[in-house]
Amino acid sequence: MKNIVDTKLHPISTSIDYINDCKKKLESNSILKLDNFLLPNILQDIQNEANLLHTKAYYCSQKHTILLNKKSDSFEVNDPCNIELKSDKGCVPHDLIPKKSELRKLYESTEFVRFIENVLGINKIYPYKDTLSSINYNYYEKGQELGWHFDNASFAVTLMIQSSDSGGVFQYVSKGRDFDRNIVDKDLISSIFNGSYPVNKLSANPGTLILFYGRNYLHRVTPVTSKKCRILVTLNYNLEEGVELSENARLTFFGRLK
Ligand SMILES: O=C(O)CCC(=O)C(=O)O
Ligand SMILES: [Fe+2]
Repeated sequence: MKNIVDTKLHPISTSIDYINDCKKKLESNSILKLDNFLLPNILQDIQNEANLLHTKAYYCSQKHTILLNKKSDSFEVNDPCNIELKSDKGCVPHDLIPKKSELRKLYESTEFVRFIENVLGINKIYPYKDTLSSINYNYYEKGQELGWHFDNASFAVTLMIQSSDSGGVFQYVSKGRDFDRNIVDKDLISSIFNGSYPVNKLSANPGTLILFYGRNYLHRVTPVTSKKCRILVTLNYNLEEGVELSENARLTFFGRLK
């Protein structure tokens, strides 16, 4: 791990103060952004790998609501939970990532996993049981975007690999839903849709690691407007062992089940 992460800047396994500082930042800003997380040569290796794998990406376009459901007739007119949004991007699933990839070493590293667990205050996190969902390269080409949504997973860990020259901005609000209590703040969501609520935007450079609670915070990626695409890796973990991504989601995002 110390050959992958810049442990001088980010002593993720050796400094209790650093870990506590990350915890505090996540609590107070609801998002944790760690710039220059990777060593420069490792970032370069991963960028090369992302470019080599680019032609293998499976592209999908989907219509969905903020809760990632299909629009339905059973809602009142203008219910913000039933507004249809669009998401489209390309994805290279886990099984196409080379065995020697630095990303796999990071994802599987005990120290890195322990760091995520510590920051989240969770006992243990696990990889996906299926062969596709644990590490994903995501490619957002010109015109592609992720519509406003809440994730199904409780937390998200992402690594920025290449920023677009314009567009492709990650926007979020650090509230909107309380998953455990089954509450969605519809007034807030309506005001985000009509542009009267100021949303946060996060600028991430290549090599930035981000951790956030995507299940309770509304977020999106604005359309990429440059020829240069946006490339981002999601490092996907579960709170329980042996979890598979649903067949429906695998067919949607990867175009296959295994
Ligand atoms: O691309 C990003 O920055 C966010 C990705 C995301 O929100 C998701 O995959 O659910
Ligand atoms: Fe998301």
